Amino acid sequence: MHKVIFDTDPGVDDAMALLFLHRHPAIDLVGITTVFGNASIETTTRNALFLKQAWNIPAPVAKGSGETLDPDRPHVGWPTGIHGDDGLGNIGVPAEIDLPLDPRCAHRFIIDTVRANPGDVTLVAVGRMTNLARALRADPEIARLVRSVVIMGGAFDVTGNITPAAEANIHGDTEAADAVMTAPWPVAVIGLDVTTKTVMSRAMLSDIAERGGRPARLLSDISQFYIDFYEHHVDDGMIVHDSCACVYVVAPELFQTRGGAIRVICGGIADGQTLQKPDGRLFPPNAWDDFPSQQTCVGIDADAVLKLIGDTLANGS
Ligand SMILES: [Ca+2]
Repeated sequence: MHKVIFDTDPGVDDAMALLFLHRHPAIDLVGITTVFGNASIETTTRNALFLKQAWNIPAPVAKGSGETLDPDRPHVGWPTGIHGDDGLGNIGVPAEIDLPLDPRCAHRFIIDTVRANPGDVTLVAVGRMTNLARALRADPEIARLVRSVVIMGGAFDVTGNITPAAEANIHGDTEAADAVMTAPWPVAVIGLDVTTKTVMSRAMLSDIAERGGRPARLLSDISQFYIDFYEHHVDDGMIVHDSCACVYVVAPELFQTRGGAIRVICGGIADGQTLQKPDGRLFPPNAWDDFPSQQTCVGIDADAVLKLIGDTLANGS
């Protein structure tokens, strides 16, 4: 079993990833921590509570950060054209959800849970890396106590999606992302190199909605606005960015990876770019030296990943 804390900014593809984690038999979802990104922290936290309630997810929700690690970093507007004004495809999420939040803030929840389960917790982070960086800053020793960190973010051998250089989750808090990539915990980065190859067709989503009961129908309703956005980018359907990271936790054999230290460019026109120094390549002394080798995904068996997502979403209890 994998004990997972899901750090998320729901977000349409976040919603699919959450249902995947909830329904996969090898995952024990022990917490949901929220971060700003696809919408404000108030909206993403409300959405996490909405999905917890709708899908009867036992894991607690802890509210996270609404501000970048460097508070002077300029604010980038919310991507309402992709995720809707409510962050969940404009399905009409109630303004308030009558469920309690965990009393701790997200980074404290992460620290406490990791310390209570040394060596056991996998952090799956599919929004900005702010909460993870704050947890590291408050308690650097947790890096040695986490089982692994799996990130959706970055663009290594391909162009970005928010600038030619940068992917949105990394660009949204570059200093935080660099802190996470360079910490002494094992990180696997699932970036645009592989997620953009993983497109769920409308037909597949409607088949899941038919087989997966009411929770899957809600997921399908949430996803329609996002699919309309992707009409300009893919032939048919939606890129399932965040679910790819969740699949990596249970089926890493469906990905090809490359090892090497990873840095995030902070500032300038390439702000948010992720750059890896592949293991074994020799250079004069540079800013990648002495940082841990992390794994970047460079290949994916997209058909097998989509099948695993579809079967998991459809096979609810
Ligand atoms: Ca996300």
